[in-house]
Amino acid sequence: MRMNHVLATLLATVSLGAFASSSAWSADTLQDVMKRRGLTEADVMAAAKTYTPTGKHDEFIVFSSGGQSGQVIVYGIPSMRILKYIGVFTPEPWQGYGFDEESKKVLQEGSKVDGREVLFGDTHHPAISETNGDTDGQFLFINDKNTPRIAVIDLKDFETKQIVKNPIMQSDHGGAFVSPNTEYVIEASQYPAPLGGEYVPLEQFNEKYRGAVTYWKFNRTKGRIEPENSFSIELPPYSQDLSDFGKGPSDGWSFTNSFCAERYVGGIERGRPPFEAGCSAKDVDFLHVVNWKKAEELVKAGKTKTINGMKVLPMDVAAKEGVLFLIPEPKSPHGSDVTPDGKYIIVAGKLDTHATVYSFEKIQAAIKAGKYSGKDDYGVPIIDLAAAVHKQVEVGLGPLHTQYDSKSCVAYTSIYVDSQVTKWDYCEGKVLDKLSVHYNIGHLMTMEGDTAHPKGKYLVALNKLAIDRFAPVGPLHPQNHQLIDISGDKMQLLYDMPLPLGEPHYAVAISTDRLKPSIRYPSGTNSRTDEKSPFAVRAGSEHTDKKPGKVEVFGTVIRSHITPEIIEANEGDEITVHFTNLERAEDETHGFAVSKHNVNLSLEPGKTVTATFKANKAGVYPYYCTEFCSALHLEMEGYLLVKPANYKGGAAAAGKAGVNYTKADYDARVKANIDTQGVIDGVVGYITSVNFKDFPQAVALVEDATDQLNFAKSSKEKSEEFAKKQDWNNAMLWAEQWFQYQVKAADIGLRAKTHLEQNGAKKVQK
Ligand code: K7E
Ligand code: CUA
Repeated sequence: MRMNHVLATLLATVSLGAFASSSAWSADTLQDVMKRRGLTEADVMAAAKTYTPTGKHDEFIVFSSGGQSGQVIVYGIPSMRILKYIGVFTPEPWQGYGFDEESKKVLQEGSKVDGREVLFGDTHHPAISETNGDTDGQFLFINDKNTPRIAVIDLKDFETKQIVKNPIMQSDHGGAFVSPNTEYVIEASQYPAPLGGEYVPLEQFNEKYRGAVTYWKFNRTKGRIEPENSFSIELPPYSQDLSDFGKGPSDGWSFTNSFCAERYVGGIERGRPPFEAGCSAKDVDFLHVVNWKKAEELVKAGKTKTINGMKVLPMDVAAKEGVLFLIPEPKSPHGSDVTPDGKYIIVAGKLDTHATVYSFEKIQAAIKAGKYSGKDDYGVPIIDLAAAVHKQVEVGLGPLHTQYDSKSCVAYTSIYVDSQVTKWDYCEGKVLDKLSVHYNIGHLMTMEGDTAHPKGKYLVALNKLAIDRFAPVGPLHPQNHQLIDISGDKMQLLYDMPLPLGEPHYAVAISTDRLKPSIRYPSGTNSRTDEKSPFAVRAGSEHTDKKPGKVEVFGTVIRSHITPEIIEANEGDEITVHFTNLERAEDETHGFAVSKHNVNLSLEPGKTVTATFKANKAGVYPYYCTEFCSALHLEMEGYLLVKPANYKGGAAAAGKAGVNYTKADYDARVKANIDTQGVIDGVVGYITSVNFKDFPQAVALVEDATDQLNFAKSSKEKSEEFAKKQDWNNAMLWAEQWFQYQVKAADIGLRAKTHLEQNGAKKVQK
């Protein structure tokens, strides 16, 4: 019998304790394995540097852009194990993102665009919130290049909380990057367009098309961007590219480069040379140097115009008031990366072999002296390149992005055309090492490598092409993140990780110990607002409200049943279900999916979520839990019964279904339950004999187990009442439910016991 099997398993687990593992290994030596798998000593060394034994955690956590998937990918370093995909600009069913009403509200804030629905995002640059220039692990921001937007993810629960649309841009690129104390999140436009989105013929490109940079004000207490306190600066139509904030001595300034100061407009079908020719024809583009603290003052003083609700500081005001300056930068630049000490800005030229190191001190000296080589067509002062440069270093063909080491003056630049990483010294201006990667690297990332205090140790090359690195899976290949050891003088390639979810442009890493994610929500939480949900109910107060045309369910989930188990509706009704997960234990998530209705919810412990859907066709629709949450997960089920209009049959009679039970069935069940109680008492005896109160995880499990035991007690009482009346059917079924609660109490109790044993719980004196 199945139930007895479950009990047998529990008993076996109790008596055996931890799994025995000694027989799992074959008699191979390391040499045997190396020979058989064709591994060199260097391979084994690389494996030893990345291998993370079971149960051990990674030293760093990476947040990678998910490219066209519109998501964020989370993985660990050095193991390169993927931990999560966070739904951001795209619905993600596992997390219920874009399926429950709470998250739909967040997604739709960003996805409803001029009456259209945009359900993908081209994510480029994630940024972790900073305090004094160092990542603090509280929030993550990411931009969408396609539909210019910035998303806010709370790292307490790794959920997207807010999406703000840029009301004046038609595309972006230079975001998201944060100021040293996360006062602002920067977003710079990419392809010039009329600010505000109206139609203007291309012939008026020079006069009417514009770039812009937006400074989104972030309220850390609320954990939200405040559009009303944000502002933008109008920029020339130079196709702005990447941005970075100054820090330390350059705090208060930001730097945005550009790649088409030619202001070229293609039209290959009209016989004009294409964009690629026109945008690279001249030798230099422009680095935009912005005094954002000063801009902030001018905005407060009302020097702005308002476009689509966004305060915009006009370009001529910015130029005249000393907010905006230009410096030439060599051929088709990419990357704009401020050094950890804030003294230099490194810009690489995609069609050049140099990285240019600009000195902030020299830039300031030129501004102070009013020494400009001229003005551009829009009246913006141009600082002479020679006056601003500290060094120009030949790093390789097609340099893109730069990241920093914990060792001072050491930088790493990605070299796209040469498919290399160049390690170099930006103070002295000399190359230190080069490493070939596979193939055509875009961004690269060191540990906390764009903060005031990079951690060194590892570098990840975010390669654009995988080609032959993995077993072929059709014409569309995965991306390849290559892990590189940078702890020594020579870089060493350690590991290839395929990323099968869009093209990640950039990634950021943080020391794992800086993240403090929660493991449960306070009971009844709307996780998207972080407030108590008005739809939360406690155990025992579940109910269903019916109004003409509407059915509203206030339900709960807990191992292993959904309350209610039967929902009745009439064809055409709008059904709203609110579910609260009553669990407290770590990782005890339930799902809720209704057959054929596009409903899938994720209910993490304590969470309350809502789904609204139309019962537009009469029929019988099973609903069930989609997370394998306990031994009786498959039984975590129910029926949505949608009656046709004018249905004349009787009411649903669930009680009449099924088999009949006898007194003998009842007695056998009760006897087994009493045996089970013995197992539970044993576990409880152990838990209360140690200092379990010192272990929050164990306390949560004990609380959940206590709930289950209380439920068991009330089921036991019900079964006894029915037995008194010799109603053996109901007596037997309630006795069975009593057992189900016991099984779950035992299961939870055993997890608490294992946790306590593995974490060194100590005997206490009684
Ligand atoms: Cu170089 Cu969008 Cu940062 Cu791609 S970007 S590589
Ligand atoms: Cu809850 Cu499966």
